[in-house]
Amino acid sequence: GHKGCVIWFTGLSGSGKSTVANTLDHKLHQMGLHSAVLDGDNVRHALNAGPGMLKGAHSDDFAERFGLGFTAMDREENIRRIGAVAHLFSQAGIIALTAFISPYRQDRDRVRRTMDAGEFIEIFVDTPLEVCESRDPKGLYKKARAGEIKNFTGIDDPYEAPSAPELVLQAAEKTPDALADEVIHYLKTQGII
Ligand code: GGZ
Repeated sequence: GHKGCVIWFTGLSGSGKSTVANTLDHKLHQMGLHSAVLDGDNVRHALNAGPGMLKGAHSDDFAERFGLGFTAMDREENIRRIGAVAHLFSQAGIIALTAFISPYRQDRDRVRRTMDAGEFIEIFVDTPLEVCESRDPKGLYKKARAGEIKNFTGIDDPYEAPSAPELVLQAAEKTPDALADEVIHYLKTQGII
């Protein structure tokens, strides 16, 4: 059997965090393990959504629609809440997979300190900015370069790489499948699964 834990993916927008987390989730399920993904789809658009969004309003202002925006203070609160939910999952015996930029080292370290030793596994999805920007699936980097989006991570807002992550994924030239296998290998060597 396995115990719960939090696998915390951090990296730039477009680095592949969500894709790897979802691929890993699928593989863990196939192994008969219980895992769950927390990402923008179920957190920023649901758990941390604001009343404007919930009433069906169609404002262009992200914070108005989704409750929490992208100021340093909003990101800190986003990460704090995600950490708290992930901790509950972990305590319930589930492998929680979180996929958020979580750009500030202090915010990630604060989440780490709420957990037991070995419970928080920080994984740096180390995809170079140039690669993320060339992918640009939602055209957000282009908008950020044009000044249409302010405080965009990697453009005019910082990304602080982890100083001592449990694992670094060189994600640019590998498939999500291979990257998920790297994480599984790590979890096995640690006796987590
Ligand atoms: C960064 C932004 C921003 C700004 C909107 N900066 O590619 P995406 O679209 O799906 O991933 C990004 C997502 C980041 O949300 P997180 O909750 O992961 O961020 S944090 O951990 O910092 O709280 C991007 C979109 O939201 N997005 N504006 N200014 N990403």
